[in-house]
This record gives sequence, C-alpha cells and structure tokens, in this order.
Amino acid sequence: MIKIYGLKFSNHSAMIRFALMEKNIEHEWVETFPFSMSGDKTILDRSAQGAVPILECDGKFYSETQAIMSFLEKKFPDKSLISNDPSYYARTVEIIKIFELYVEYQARIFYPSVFFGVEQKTDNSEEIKVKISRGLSIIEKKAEFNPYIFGDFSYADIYASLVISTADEVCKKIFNWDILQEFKKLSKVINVINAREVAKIIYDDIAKGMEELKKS
Ligand SMILES: N[C@@H](CCC(=O)N[C@@H](CS)C(=O)NCC(=O)O)C(=O)O
Repeated sequence: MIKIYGLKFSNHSAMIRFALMEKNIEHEWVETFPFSMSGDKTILDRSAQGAVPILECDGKFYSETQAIMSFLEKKFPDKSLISNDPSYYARTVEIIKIFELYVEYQARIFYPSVFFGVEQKTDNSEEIKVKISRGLSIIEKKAEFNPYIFGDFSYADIYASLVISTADEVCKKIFNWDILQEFKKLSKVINVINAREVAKIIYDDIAKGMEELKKS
C-alpha cells in the first residue's frame, strides 16, 4: 500500500488527498509537518526543500505534487483524472503550471502574514499582484469551463480549487482585491468543484486543522 506524508490542512497535501479520494486509492496517510516546522532532517532527504507531500511506494520516495499526481495516474489508471488526448493533456499541465508558478508561488510570499500573523515587509508587492492578475487572466482565456476546466473533472480542477482557496485570502488581505469578483468564470468553476463530496471533506479537514494550529 502506498504511504503519504502530508499535512491535511495545507493546500499541496490536500491536493494529493483530493486525488487519492477521487480515484478511490487505498493509502496510509501519515500526518507530517514539513522540515520548516518540525526540523526533521529525514524530510530534507526526501524532498528538495523539506516540503510535503511525499509519497512512499516500494521503498522509494516521491516529492513535488505534480510528480506525485503523475505517479498516481500511471499506477492507478482506472479512474483517470487527466485526458489521454495530447492536446488536452498538455493544456491540463499548462493550467496546473500557471496556477502553481504565477498564482500560488506569488501568493505564498504573503502566507506568513496572512495565515500566521507574522509582520512582513515586501517591496515588490505591486509586481506580485500583476503576476497573479496575468496568471488568472490567461487561465480564463485558456480554460473551457464546460463545466470543469476542460470538460471532465481533472487535476487542473484540484489545483484551481486549492490554489484559489489561499490566493483569494491573500489577495483580499494584502491588496484589498476580490479575485473571484473579477474573474467570474473561475469563480463559477470553483463553485462546481467545491460542491463535490470529496471537496467538502477536504475543506472540513482544512478548517479543523487550522483551528487546531491556532490553539497550539
Ligand atoms: N513544490 C512543492 C510545494 C509543496 C508545499 O509547499 N508544501 C507545503 C505544505 S502542503 C510545505 O511543506 N510548506 C512548508 C515549506 O515549504 O517549508 C510541491 O509541489 O509539492
């Protein structure tokens, strides 16, 4: 059985849980803090910056959410979450990369202040806002929204939901900018994705995890 090391309340780990539950994959979940929070050096041997999620299978460790999704797809092909058509396959990966690089990795600069109350000084916040805005605009141009990003539910929808969930909070608090008001097609698809049964479980667990963290 595969083992996943991850943090249920954190968005990349939640992406993998979302995929595992949608694909009905039996797994053992090991709740694990990243190196930055635990100082556990074994995590650094398994993941470039000591981040989670990490997948373990047959004595090998796999890091990076997109690589783990590829592994799950090849190993458990029964319920596929990405098209086999070359064009749709590449376009799905393209949307994932745009969400990752130009939305999530920009918004995460502000996670310490938005989610953990740490005081931050950032000189290039306007530049960051422009990148996020360009990222979301191009996604609205490239996606089909019929009703998911490309027809059937896919990994791109998992990224959409969990990237927007944190980016939305960051943009409201840092830029006083409601991205879901501005990007209406995205807002609509997020409602469709988040109405899925698995999404409800994932977001319940995120809320519980954040509560626990605040208490500790
Ligand atoms: N590039 C990594 C990023 C994963 C990531 O950011 N994970 C979060 C938790 S879900 C984390 O470990 N953050 C703390 C850190 O990076 O030190 C991926 O795609 O899996």
